[in-house]
Amino acid sequence: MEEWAFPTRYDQDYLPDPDSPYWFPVRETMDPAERDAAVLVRLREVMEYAYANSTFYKDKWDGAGLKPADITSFEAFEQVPVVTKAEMRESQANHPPFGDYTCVDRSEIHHIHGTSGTTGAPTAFALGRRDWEVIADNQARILWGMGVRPGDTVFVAALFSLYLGSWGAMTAAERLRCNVLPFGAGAHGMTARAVNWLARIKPAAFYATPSYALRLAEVAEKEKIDPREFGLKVMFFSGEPGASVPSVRKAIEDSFGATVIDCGTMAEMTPFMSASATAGTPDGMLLWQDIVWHEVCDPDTFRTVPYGSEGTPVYTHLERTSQPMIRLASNDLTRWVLEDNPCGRTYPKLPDGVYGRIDDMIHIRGENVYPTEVDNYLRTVENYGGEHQIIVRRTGSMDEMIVRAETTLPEGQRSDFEQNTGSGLQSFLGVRVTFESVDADTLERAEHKSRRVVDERTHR
Ligand code: 8LE
Repeated sequence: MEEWAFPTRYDQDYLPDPDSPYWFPVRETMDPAERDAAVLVRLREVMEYAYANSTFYKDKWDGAGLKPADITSFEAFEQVPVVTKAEMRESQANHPPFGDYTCVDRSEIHHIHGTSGTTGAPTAFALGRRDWEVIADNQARILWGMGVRPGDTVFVAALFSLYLGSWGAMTAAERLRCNVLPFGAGAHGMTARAVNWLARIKPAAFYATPSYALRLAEVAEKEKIDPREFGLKVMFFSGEPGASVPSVRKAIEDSFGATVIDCGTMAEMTPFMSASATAGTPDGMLLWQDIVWHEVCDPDTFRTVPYGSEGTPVYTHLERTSQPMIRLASNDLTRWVLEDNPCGRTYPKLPDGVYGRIDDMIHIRGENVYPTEVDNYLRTVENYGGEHQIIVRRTGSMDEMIVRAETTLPEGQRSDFEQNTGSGLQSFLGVRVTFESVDADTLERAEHKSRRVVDERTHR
């Protein structure tokens, strides 16, 4: 296996053979059982390292009665208790500012990022200098898999602040010897400026959230510029479901005429692109198991579910030394499979991407609805105005779901639209829905991740 060692240090001058679709042909195409055997040894090494360098892991595993040396099988590894975000917050509150799961000295920290949520205490992410280099290398390798090449221009249209997505894309593109346009997002009037820069620079690759790409397409239309003129080859997305939601994906492909690639795990898990599609396998996300160990688990027992089944991703770093996450519970939902991938990589795959967070699932009268299903349906409807809201309300003892969608039709000509879309949505979702329409361009567009659900229930 190429450059397989812990702690990891990659050759910073390495670039693959220009004709190779793979950065590391052996690691990417090897027999999965052989790879898993190497990963198992690595899991033990990472655990030994974390046990020796952090009181968080030492106390957690001592409390569970296990030692890193016990991890001689994946069955044993699945007994390692998961790490929750609540525990990380608590650790940072008790051991400010980075928590006692941080395994390096403060002088080794190269970047500090964090959660950008406006509610609850933020969590800080401390990324070591060596880790930053390894992250860049890991993600350059994944960008190579997406078909991005040295010399390509990569346009990064995501917030440059606490959010790791933009910085991770940038550092990866730099390592790949691309030219990076760290455009950012979120400032007033910036989307119209992005349209003009895209039209002028004509980058090969583009990174954002899926919501923001659709927003950009709307603004381009207003500016009378066809996004196909940007000449984009690859658009890669993380941050929220979308790139694997069929009608959202199609809307982006149709608007921009580029290959759409879904990627992304969690900021804590940076190199977060370790789940990513490739140029040769553009649908779903492959799990690059030699970078981060991805498990899809039963959300109650945190044991892996068989391939073909649904569960929640649990992630383990294989190369991080600063804040290694060992069995971090994501609280997301997905389904995984292991089958032949057209690109030749022998990784397992999430064929439908990550559908959403367990907490965001809407429970209506015994049925579960993902907000992304509403999005998926509405984007297929003619005269849909491009944005919607989902309001969940409790009337008496019943939960009610109201979908408020924009339409391009003028008032007075909407009754067929409302009736057909309402009943179509209801049969698509299998739950009762109250459907309302509003004027196009009246609901707020996301500059980052969409928040379309308004939950008016006081308790769930
Ligand atoms: C479906 C991965 C990154 C840096 O882009 C990000 O958004 O990290 P963050 O802010 O820690 O949020 C992680 C959560 O965003 C995940 O738990 C998941 O709910 C969602 N998410 C990220 N990427 C995707 C995603 N959901 N598909 C994705 N590709």
